[in-house]
Amino acid sequence: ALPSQSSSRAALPGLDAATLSSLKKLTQYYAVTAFIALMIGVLLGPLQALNYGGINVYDSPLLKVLIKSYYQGLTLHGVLNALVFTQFFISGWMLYLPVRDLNVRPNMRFAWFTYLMMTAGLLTAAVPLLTNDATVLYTFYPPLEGSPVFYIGAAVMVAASLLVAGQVVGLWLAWKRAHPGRVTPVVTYMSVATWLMWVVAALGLVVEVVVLLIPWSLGLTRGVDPLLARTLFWWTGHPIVYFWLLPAYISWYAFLPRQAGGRMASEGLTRLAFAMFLVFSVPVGLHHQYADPNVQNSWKLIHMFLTFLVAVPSLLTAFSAAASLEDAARAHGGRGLIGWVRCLPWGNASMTAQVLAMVSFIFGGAGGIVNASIAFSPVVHNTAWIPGHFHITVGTATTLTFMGVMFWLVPHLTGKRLASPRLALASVWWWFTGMMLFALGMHWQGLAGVPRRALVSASAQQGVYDAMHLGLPKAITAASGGVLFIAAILFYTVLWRTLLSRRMDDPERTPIPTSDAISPAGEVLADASPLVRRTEPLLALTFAALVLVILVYGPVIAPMLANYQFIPGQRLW
Ligand code: HAS
Ligand code: HEM
Ligand code: CU
Repeated sequence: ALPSQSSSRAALPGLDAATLSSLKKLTQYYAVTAFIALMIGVLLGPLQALNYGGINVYDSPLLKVLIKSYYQGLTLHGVLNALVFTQFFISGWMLYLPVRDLNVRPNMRFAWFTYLMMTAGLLTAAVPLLTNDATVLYTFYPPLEGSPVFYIGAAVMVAASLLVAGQVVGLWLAWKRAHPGRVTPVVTYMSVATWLMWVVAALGLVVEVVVLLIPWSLGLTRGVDPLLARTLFWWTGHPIVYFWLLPAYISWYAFLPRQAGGRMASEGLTRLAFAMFLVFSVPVGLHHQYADPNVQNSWKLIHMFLTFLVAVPSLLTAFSAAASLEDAARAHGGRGLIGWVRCLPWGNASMTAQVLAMVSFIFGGAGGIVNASIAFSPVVHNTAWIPGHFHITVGTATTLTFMGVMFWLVPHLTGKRLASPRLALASVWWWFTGMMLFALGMHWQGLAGVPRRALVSASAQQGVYDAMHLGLPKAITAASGGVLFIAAILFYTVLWRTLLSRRMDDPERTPIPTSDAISPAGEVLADASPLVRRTEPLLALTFAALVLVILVYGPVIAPMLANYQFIPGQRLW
């Protein structure tokens, strides 16, 4: 039996109509801001793809009016796509979902405040980016020194995301107090685990920016230690990729099965995957620093093994996602070992986007394992292989999933109907095809030694580049930029036409597509399986994560503090 729902429950007010409508508006603001950022960021991508196709457009006087250099464009591209788009979308998405799942009433003034704060941070950081005063790329490695305004804006943005994290965790804890002995519902579980992971993850970046970079760029310190800064950066920089991925996983686990006509495989397994991400996402950052001097090899090795460990919950996800798709397809007459794939609802753009995103991630994940292997890393590090890797992870697994989510989320939030579902469907196939071609071209060039972050098409470098006989991969890369440009036009046509259309339906006619589970977790903790009971204490798991991070980063960072180097800033642009 369920613990009674009596007296103490009254203390926790549910969602009323006014709050819900304000919350929907807020979620829409977060999502639309995110997709505006992506639109600008994505316009620059094809120009970069042309560069890797051997065509240099950066000398054109027309382009010079907008951006001064390849690197200003690349900085905007990386920051807007990877940092701004993701963070805004995720903050809205992972506030909305747990609030609806728990049916609790959030403090909407606070929620709107975090949105405004994040936007203020974005606008602040945008100024030096646009005036070419912070052309430091999205990793802002010192001693490259950008305007302090950039670092301050970025810090405000990250701080705002931590406030959203705090609000969601706070709502969950209030729900726990009001419902003692109950199992946290799975969508909330996934959201809270992701937010808690992000809190542990963000510590590195916060210290780097607040303690090192801001005082240094303001001229208050005589230099900054690049190695320490990079180490703190990657403390956050690796787990940030799971902060981009897990919100997509939430959709793959909880919503995609219903959209495909089936059920989630197992709530217990889903919780295990997220608990593992919470504990193992952070202590792996050195896999970005295998080439850095003055870090002991034994620690690099330990981070490598932990990286392989954090791939396990993604493998669990692959199993689980495939199982739920198969469940759906067989329920609709699917037959055969592989033949069932045809019985998925391929006419549905939202489902198709997400399944294609998953397919891209099979290759993205496999490439990640290569990157993480110390023996392979010297072959691929700092080559075009790496952008190849992350455009089929964040650029597709995440981005294409969020695009697919928008196809139901916008109608759900606004009551407007998706404009032109057929165009929507076309856009996701174009995006998938473009990114797979891009990944092919870039991985190939990378194996041949073509560097990343280089204006390889500039005449001075063209000779070396040509000597490599890379005509085919160059052509593929250039063409992929064109395919992706078309994909973007199709997608944004659908998005803007939908948003600008008149309201047609009651928004609840497009409900959140929450799936049932083949193997649910149950509602009462005491009756639940050991797996469900042991994954429930998320705060204790967060503490374990913190301890593990200190264990594997303490001995790496301590000698850097002891030998702190004051390196003056450089402006290379
Ligand atoms: Fe990575 C570099 C290792 C995942 C993003 N990564 C990057 C950078 C970015 C990035 C942005 O170890 C560049 C940073 C920079 O600018 O320098 N990455 C990994 C590993 C994983 C991984 C081991 N990366 C991601 C994700 C990202 C992302 C996720 C964004 C969202 N990455 C590295 C390393 C580097 C790196 C090194 C540094 C390289 C260097 O030298 O600089 C793992 O998490 C991957 C695990 C994933 C899997 C795949 C599971 C598959 C699933 C899909 C199943 C599909 C189904 C479909 C079921 C094991 C879940 C069925 C379909 C039907 C039709 C039925
Ligand atoms: C870098 C193309 C969309 C995130 C690059 C590079 C190319 C490129 C060629 C490598 C530049 C270099 O290393 O010199 C494209 C194209 C896109 C696209 C054609 C689609 C129209 C995206 C999306 C995301 C993204 C959707 C993420 C959501 C990044 C990041 C970098 C990058 C983080 C690294 C910037 C750096 O090294 O500082 N892109 N991209 N891109 N892209 Fe994209
Ligand atoms: Cu990483």
